[in-house]
Amino acid sequence: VEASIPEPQREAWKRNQITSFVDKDGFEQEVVRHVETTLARSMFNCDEIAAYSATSLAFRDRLITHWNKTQQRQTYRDTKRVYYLSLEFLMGRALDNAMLNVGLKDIAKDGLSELGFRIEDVIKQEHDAALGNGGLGRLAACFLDSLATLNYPAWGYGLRYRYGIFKQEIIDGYQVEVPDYWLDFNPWEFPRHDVTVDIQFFGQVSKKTIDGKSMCMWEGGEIVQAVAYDVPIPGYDTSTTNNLRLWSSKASGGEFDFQKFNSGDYESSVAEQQRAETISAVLYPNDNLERGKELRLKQQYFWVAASLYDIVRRFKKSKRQWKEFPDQVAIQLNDTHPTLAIVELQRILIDIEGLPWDDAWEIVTSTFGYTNHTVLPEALEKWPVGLVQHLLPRHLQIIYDINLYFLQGVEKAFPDDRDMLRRVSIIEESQPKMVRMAFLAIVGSHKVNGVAELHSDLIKTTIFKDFVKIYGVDKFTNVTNGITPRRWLHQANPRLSELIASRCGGNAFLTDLTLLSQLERHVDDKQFRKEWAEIKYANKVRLAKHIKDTTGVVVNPASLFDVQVKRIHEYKRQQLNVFGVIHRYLSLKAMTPEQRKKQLPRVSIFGGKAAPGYWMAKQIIHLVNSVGAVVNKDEDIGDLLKVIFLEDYNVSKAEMICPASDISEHISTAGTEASGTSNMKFVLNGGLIIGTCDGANIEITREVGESNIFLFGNLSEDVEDLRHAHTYGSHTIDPDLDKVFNEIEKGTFGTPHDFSAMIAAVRHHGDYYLVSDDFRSYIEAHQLVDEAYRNQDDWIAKCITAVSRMGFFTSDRCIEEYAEEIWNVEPLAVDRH
Ligand code: GPK
Repeated sequence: VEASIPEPQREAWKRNQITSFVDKDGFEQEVVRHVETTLARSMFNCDEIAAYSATSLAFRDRLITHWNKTQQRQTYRDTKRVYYLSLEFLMGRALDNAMLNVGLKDIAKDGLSELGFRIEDVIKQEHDAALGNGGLGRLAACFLDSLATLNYPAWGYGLRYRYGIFKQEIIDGYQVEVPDYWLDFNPWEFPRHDVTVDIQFFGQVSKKTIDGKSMCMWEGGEIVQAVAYDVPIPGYDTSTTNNLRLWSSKASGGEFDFQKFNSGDYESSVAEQQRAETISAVLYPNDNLERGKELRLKQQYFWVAASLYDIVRRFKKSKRQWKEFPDQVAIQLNDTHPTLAIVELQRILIDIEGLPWDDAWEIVTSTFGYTNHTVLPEALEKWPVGLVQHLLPRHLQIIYDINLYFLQGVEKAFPDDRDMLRRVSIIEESQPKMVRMAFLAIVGSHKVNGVAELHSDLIKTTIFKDFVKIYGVDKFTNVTNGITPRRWLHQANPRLSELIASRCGGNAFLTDLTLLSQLERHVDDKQFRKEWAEIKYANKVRLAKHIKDTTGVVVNPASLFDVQVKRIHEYKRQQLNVFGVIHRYLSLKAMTPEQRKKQLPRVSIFGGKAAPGYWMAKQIIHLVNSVGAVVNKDEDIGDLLKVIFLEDYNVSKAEMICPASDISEHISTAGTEASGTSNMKFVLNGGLIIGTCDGANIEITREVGESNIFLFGNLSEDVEDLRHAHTYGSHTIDPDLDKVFNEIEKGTFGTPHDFSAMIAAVRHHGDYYLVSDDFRSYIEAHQLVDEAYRNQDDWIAKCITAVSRMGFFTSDRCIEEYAEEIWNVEPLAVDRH
């Protein structure tokens, strides 16, 4: 429907352009207006939540005018756009970020103070937008920030889950999951009830002849409606405001099925509506694991089909020829979750637009890029053929055709390798047959990338080896992950950001992180080191207060803060950490009081969620809490060791934790952590890391220098042999680790039976994650950490040096690499604020 205002009346619109506030008075007026009209309250009942709401609405109004202009400009210039398809966007809080990106935080601070509020308290009212599990979802959020900051015409597409990742409570030392109902009041989203797409499921396929051409028709089944919700994404220090479009599901055809309603079947019509809403109801809480649930596949198709419909609709407005589609559209698949988009676009082009298969396929493969985030076999998506057939019958046919043409090509090129076809087939000939989504994603994309150098090498030599032979090595590339320094330095650690700015020529480093290198000249500056150390200490005091408030445990901020916060997973080896903590405890206990006085006090801080169905991960959480319960009240030990489990780790907590760490742990079994991104956040905030030669740790080492990181453990190339030896040779356990196990089995940390499976995994079940093999080297690395920390002057120098060399790890650099090597898109030049 054409809803554009005719030319003669546009004059009135232009006369009445909205002007955003620019100063404190203007800001205050907006806040008061929103409190009194939008919220229908007054100065007599304005609490901090109301102040938060009104402040957010004031900034939202600002963003949306920028958003409108950005969209108009992008439509008018009609250049190529990027679409980032991700089932997860772990955004965290929006208000602080909006204030900083727009550059009016100081004004808001003064204005709020005049109105009777402290800005920090107002910011804290916001509920995290937690539509993601961990690294993969947070990466998507950092990418949106960089895309907008660098003025790329880009949209994110995702699902508007009613429930984000669950909230974690720790009760009696165990994880308990509580639903995260976050949409009660969300000022950052704009419902677009006029932007809807009907999504079809189930049904049958029939052949029809239209204009002499035989066409496939997908008919029948059920329809669910997708409704768009838009979230404005402001760039830093630019007026570019991009869009994140999240789809919500509802029953099609209005509120009720009137026929059923009229025939008295009220209950079943409501039930049907609820069933439709189930699709976008909840985020699956698994990290690095796919469980193959039917509803998950429904989510994937629902989101992908709505997004592609939207993208195609936008393309069609420009009245270009289909072959120009890849010049106008780049679609990035964040993992295999959106792989059905490949099939859906092919379906649109051949079944609806009537293009020949080959022309359509050329367009499809030129449009998509695929990012792989893991080599763990349990995380690689496979769907039973029968399920796909039932839910998406036409798509299954297209998948079979894609596979047929692909395998024909392979057979021609490798006539002597009979086994090749079986290995690379998109259909796994198992019982039941499965669709291998990663293979489909590779075949349907023009580029495949890993997320750190080691990981990108590993996918080429292991899981995707055959595809390198088939397509050549150039189809596979690396884009090492990065993080946005706006949120992860400027917002999380404002004092450090300010100190850095004072030595780096102002805030320019926030958009050109390589400027951090200027810090290196100041490493020996006593005053600078002193200020640096004071800021770290203040950040530790803030975390110590949070620990006291939430756990009741008092920790000494002068201790070394040792942090491991991330999803709980055996491959990330929190069990290695807690075994190391027990080892330290036993060593301290064995000392005389005199010897103990010479030891360095430490706080071991853990945090992270376990997937609700991941029993072993939950046992690890329980062990950490059980060890804490014993150690923290042991009077022999006092400040020398405290063990803390921080409840409900999320983005906003990470913003407090990262700046407060002295050493953080990135200790996955070599070859298992694709990249890791919190390693970057910790170093950027002036903490050092202890880690394995895995993921981005390797590149961090190359940048900061070996003397500014604590590496330990076996290398990825030796993992396979070690595992083999565990299973087929004799497997001896490290003697110190054995003592740790014996102590647990004695009941020192509660019922030993609770932890017997964790111990058995190492002792009797092949120690798949190499905990015993790496134990000695891990303990030794920690001894080096202790020694290094004793010399505070050198320690600070290491931290400063490391920060000065972190320029590479900005997500701005990633986005530029994607833009150049994968998307072939250019930024749109715009005026600043
Ligand atoms: C990878 F496969 C997955 C997944 O399901 N979830 C997830 O968060 C992570 N990831 C990797 O585990 C990290 O190493 C990596 O830094 C992150 O994705 C972003 O690439």
